[in-house]
Amino acid sequence: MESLTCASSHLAPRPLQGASALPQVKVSYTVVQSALSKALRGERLSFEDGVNLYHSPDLLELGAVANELNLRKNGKDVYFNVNRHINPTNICALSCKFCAFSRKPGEEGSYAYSDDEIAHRAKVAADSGATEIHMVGGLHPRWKLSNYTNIISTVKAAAPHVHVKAFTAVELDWLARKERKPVAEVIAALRAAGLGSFPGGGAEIFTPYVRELICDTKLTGEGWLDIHRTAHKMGLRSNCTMLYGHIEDVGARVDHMMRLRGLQDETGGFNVFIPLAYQPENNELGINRHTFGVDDLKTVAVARLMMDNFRHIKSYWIMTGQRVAQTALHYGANDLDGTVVEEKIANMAGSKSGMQMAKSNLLRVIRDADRIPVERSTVYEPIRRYDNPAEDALV
Ligand code: V47
Ligand code: SF4
Repeated sequence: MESLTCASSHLAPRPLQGASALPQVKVSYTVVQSALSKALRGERLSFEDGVNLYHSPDLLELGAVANELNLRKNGKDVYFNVNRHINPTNICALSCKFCAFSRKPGEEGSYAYSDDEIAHRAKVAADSGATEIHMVGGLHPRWKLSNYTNIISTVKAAAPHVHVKAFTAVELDWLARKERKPVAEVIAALRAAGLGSFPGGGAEIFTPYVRELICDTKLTGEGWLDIHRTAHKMGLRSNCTMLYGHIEDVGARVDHMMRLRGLQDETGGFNVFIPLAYQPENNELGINRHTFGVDDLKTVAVARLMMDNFRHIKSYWIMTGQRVAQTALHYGANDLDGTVVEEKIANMAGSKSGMQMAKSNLLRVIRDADRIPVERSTVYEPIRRYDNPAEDALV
């Protein structure tokens, strides 16, 4: 195959202009082959390997290697959880260009839930078997740390046994700056109120030349990593994400994965990596296309190969739809996320996946992919392994 030099990619909808801060990479089929062999031997892949894998002309071959690596780590088990999203407010001081969820104070459609509205949602979730409340929201200009600890206490009072996975590094940074307190103090206060772990939002793309174009007022990539480092050092676990399919090039994606891999080497505190496919509607970015299946599957597969110190890669059905999410279980993913129930962030940005999935359907999606469904806790402890298909009908 012909070699070419690239900083950007045919996969990027709109290649970035100007000098890239990332190294130029020579794309060649020989490098693709050597990267696949290295991965199968358990050797760590380089930036050049990752970019080349994205340019692999053979999706099935890439998927087969990612599948093999996943089967070595997880066998045929595929995780899901019974959870519920609650977004306490969409009022936000920032204006990230990809965001369709946020509203300014007083703007039509803006909201902030009362304690009762939060408690009601948490109680309904717990009564229907949820083990996790996932909670993230906008950066409300008037909310203080006490509002956040109160939200967690409210959830815990209504649903004492659920794990509260709440607030992104962006929200933690905002609170720490508002309160003029170190992030560690903010984390300690949230933990004392009942917080169990952190979700992976706000990571977007770390690479500065992309981040500046899509969310220039947000916490930097290094800042995001620092906050997760602090949380891990305090003994809390967290998730991590990558928002792809907008203006970024594949170099930025691989760079992002490598920065997460670096922190995982240092702390081992990440539960899972979650690629988030960009949803294009009702925002200011002006990239009016959804990602396609090939890019979604490549992203999962490249992540499985590059992020060798992660056990779990999530195929988040809300962003890609059930069909691609299921197929990704053969491209390196071993987790489907959960029942979700009330998803606003992707739905307001044009996701066609709906807001919730019944547990019985999650079982079917996993089973039909010839995998074994395992209900998990937020931190990936198995709750129940559904190894007898005859029992699915009883769920
Ligand atoms: O940080 C915002 C993303 C994230 C759009 O940790 C968008 O288990 C696509 O992080 N198109 C929040 N994505 C959601 C999130 C998450 C979701 C599910 C599970 C977990 C977990 C974390 O949503 C934001 C941003 O990256 N987002 N707008 C959009 N238009
Ligand atoms: Fe605010 Fe988060 Fe939306 Fe950015 S992505 S505008 S921080 S709600």
